[in-house]
Amino acid sequence: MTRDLFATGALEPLDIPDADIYYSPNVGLGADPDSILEELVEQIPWRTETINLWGKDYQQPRLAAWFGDADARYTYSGLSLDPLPWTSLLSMLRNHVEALAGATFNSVLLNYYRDHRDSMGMHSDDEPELGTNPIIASVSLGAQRTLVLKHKHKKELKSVLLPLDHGSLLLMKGATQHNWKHGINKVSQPCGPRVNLTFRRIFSRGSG
Ligand SMILES: O=C(O)CCC(=O)C(=O)O
Ligand SMILES: [Mn+2]
Repeated sequence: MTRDLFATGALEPLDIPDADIYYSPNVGLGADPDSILEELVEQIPWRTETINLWGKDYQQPRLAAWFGDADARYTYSGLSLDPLPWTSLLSMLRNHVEALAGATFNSVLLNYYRDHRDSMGMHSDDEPELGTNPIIASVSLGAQRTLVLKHKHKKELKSVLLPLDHGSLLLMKGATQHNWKHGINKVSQPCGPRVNLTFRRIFSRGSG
């Protein structure tokens, strides 16, 4: 296979008000996206997490895993996760994503949508440990699923629908998390598996 098959597509800014979002449908990740997907599905110790929302326990409708530097502890929805150590594949992906994003990351949250019934509720990535204006780099592999974005304050704005391609990179930064929520709906049309990786920088207490 020639290198051209993995040709790097530049990140393009998306025209979304009050947001700072960039997308490339096909970035160079250092290996064939099909084999990255296969390796992640097989090698990651996927877990079903139970989260607590308003005093009630729910099982997340997808599988997840958290990797990062030892001090990159992450808490959301009553769930506190200790990171697993970087694998060589995840380190390689981190290096490529850092070069594309022009930012550094100390952790990655992986989500595995087994089929069309798996989903992620609307949320902002705005936990305090992500800092004021988080930079989040999101790699998608496998079935194309649509990221839905809804403005938090301007209810008159229509939802923005972003279909995320196999081998794509979406970068969210600036005020995006202050102004927009995002999520992945389940769909009626059956589809294959999808893995999403969101690279993040977690600031431990006292470091900013
Ligand atoms: O699966 C996706 O594209 C969204 C993932 C996401 O929003 C998250 O991990 O916070
Ligand atoms: Mn998110």
